[in-house]
Amino acid sequence: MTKDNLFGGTGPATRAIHLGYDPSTENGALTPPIYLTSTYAFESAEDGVATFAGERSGYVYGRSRNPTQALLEARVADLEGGEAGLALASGIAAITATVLSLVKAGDTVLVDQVIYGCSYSFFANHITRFGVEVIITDFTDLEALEAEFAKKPSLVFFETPSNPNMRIIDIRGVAAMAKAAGAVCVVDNTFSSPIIQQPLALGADIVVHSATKFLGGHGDLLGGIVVGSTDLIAGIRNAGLRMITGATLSPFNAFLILRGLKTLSLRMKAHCASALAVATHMQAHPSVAAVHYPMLPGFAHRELAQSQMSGGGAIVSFQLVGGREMGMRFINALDLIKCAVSLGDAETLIQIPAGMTHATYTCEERLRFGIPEDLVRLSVGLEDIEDLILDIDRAFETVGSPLAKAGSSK
Ligand code: 7XF
Repeated sequence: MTKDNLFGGTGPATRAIHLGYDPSTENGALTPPIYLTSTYAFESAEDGVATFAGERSGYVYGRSRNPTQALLEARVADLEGGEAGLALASGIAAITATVLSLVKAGDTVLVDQVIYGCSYSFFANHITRFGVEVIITDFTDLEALEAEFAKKPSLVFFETPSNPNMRIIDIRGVAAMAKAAGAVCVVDNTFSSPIIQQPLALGADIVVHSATKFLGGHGDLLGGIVVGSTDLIAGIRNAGLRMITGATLSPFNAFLILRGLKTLSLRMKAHCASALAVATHMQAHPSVAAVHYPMLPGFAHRELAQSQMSGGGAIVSFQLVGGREMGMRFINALDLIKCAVSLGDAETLIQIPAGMTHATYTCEERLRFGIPEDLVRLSVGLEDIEDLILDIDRAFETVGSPLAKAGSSK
């Protein structure tokens, strides 16, 4: 038996299925068991004291470590090309535990202006209450960003593609600046998953995920993962998870995410193919004013996307002729595609960010930061592409083309 149980296998699909688990150590159980335990019995009082002191390896209490979580952490860390991983109860738990472990009062943090709404609110409205200065700026403008590094930030945070408008941030460029300034570079890789993009290889220090999305993949759980160096992850586990948030992932959810990982590579390929097909179809439709998808010909950041992503992912954002009202009518006219927040599920989901996922921004902030009020965000799922196109075309027919009514064409 090889130590990693891979027998030389190097591909991400193989690794996500086999890494770190040897059935012979678990009564031959092919599927890793769920350790539903809150505490662990020590062999003796001395053994317990030594384990607590870190002089012996072993589990002590379920808030900080659990064997089912440990396998999940090892597999996601491996897929991201990092030394260690840490599982938490949600994506927001992963982000807050990371940041609260690494910054202190008096520090400055640089944050990109377009990120998931609750992540934005954490940085803009909450961590600022503890004496941390947060500078929110446009990370697509590397020259302007460089000037902000004069303020000596201790941490930088961004997503790419950015939720919800799909801007692409140059990971290599930002990570190099962060490194030169001695700042920890944190990238939220939720939209891409490690199958499409690996920020650590491009110079980032830490990757965070909402495992609720592609890693879990089935819309049936909440979870979060942080990946980075052994030292950084140990610090976040000890402070951010154990002492500050206590936001432990349930072992049952760790099991479900492990199950999701087995099909991650397959699912991402299908998501990418269908999303590109939907984006292409939308772009050609006379009722569509703009489509935002990384691999779509004509997309402003396509070249940068191609340089750091191996596919465009599942998320397609668009604006309709007729604005927000038309967007709402279009959503209401869909049958198969469900109106819901979240993303990365088997089901195709659609929502209006300005009124839902990004309602935490003020209207003025959305305007200033480039999150259009009429933007519609689609998470393309795993249904047959013909059925998705049929649902979309039927919805367009139901709402009618404002251009047709106005007697003009695109
Ligand atoms: O705490 P969660 O597991 O919901 O993850 C938070 C989170 C972190 N990073 C990114 C890029 C995310 O998109 C999310 C959650 N986003 C959902 C969405 O945009 O639909 C949340 C629904 S309100």
